[in-house]
Amino acid sequence: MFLIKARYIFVCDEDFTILENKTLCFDENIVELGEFEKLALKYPQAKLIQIPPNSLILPAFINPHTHLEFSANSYTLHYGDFLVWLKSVINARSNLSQKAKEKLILNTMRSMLKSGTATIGEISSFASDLVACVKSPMRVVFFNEILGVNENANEVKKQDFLKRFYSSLKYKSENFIPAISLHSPYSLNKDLALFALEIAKKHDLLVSTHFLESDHEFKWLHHKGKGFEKWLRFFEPNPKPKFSPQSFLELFKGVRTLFTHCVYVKDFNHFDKNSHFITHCAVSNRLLSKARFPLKKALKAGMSVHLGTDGLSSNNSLSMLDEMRANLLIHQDFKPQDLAKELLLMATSKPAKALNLELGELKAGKIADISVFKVEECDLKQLPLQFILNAKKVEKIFIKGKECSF
Ligand code: MCF
Ligand code: FE
Repeated sequence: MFLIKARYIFVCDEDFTILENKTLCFDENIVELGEFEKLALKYPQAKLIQIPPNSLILPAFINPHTHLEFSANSYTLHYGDFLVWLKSVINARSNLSQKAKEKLILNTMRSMLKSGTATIGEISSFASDLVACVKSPMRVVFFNEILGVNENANEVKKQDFLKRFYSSLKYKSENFIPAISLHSPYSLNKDLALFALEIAKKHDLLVSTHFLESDHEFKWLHHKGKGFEKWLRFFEPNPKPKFSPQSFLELFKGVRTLFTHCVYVKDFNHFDKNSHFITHCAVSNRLLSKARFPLKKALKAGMSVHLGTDGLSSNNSLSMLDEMRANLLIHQDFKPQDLAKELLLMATSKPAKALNLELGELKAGKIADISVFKVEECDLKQLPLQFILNAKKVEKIFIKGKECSF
């Protein structure tokens, strides 16, 4: 059992409580928060962890949307338009994934740990990220991806998916959670989508999908525009949209699903609020989507929205701190001090809820995934904002109460 005496604590509860000069007692789970003297007496066997005097502790970040297989990308993929990007992905995909060997992926994960992230949702396209994700000390929700539009190839696609899915299932543990990603409404036919959702329901697995990310996708699903058609002709002779946005959404009724992007969603009332969550990837959207996700509108409609970085395929950083800084700059319809608190919840308690994990809040009983950052003396009202603006690297990070070295 351990005690950490902190100058500041971000509890990350709904009210965004900030504690001053309090102590956190934890083992694998959080035991209690309170006065140091009281906790030291109550838990005499607990070891005091040494941290710098001006430290802030908070729940470790959760990044529910990464593509580690694309970690070798910088300068290669083309940005500015989704179809231009997609063409560059098709051209460079095998080269990039060959370069993203276990060592590179583990180094990328280490840099995420250093920036305060303990849990990721990894979208795995080829399973070349499996070994690294199993070996890493990070907690990984491993979303095995399925995609395919041409029905003639369904059997091959199913077999390939099942092979990857069952090998991931062998490694299932508290820290490695197999799950399923249905790539998107434009890249899947109904038979493959239903097949994957059936498996998700049978094994009670989390589901992730990319949804209404680009203007091209919006037009294609509404039977308008030829951009996607030209690209999809590469896979089948006479491509037609397989879903409308609504008919795609309906497939996920009652299934705990993370909908990534949602930039072009017009009406958030079509989502099932109890089981649907939105992953907002601001930097990726800036590079590929030509529009900004309407955060205020989604929140007003009662959606639970959290942050994700997406992969290095559409970002220059997998740090949630960098992602929060980008969010602070683009969502000008919020006061910066208010947005800072919201963003911290969108990197901790909100993604924990979406992934159904007992994480993301410093409260007795939650799993002890904790990060420690050095900060400066600061007006309490300014602290969340100042922290996001200045923090880069943790002093310490604990996963299930165990300190990680990097
Ligand atoms: O989230 C971004 C942009 N939207 C869609 N897909 C991807 C992203 N980053 C990587 N991808 C992957 C995706 O998983 O690129 C491929 C899929 O395997 C594109 S579809 C041929
Ligand atoms: Fe993605």
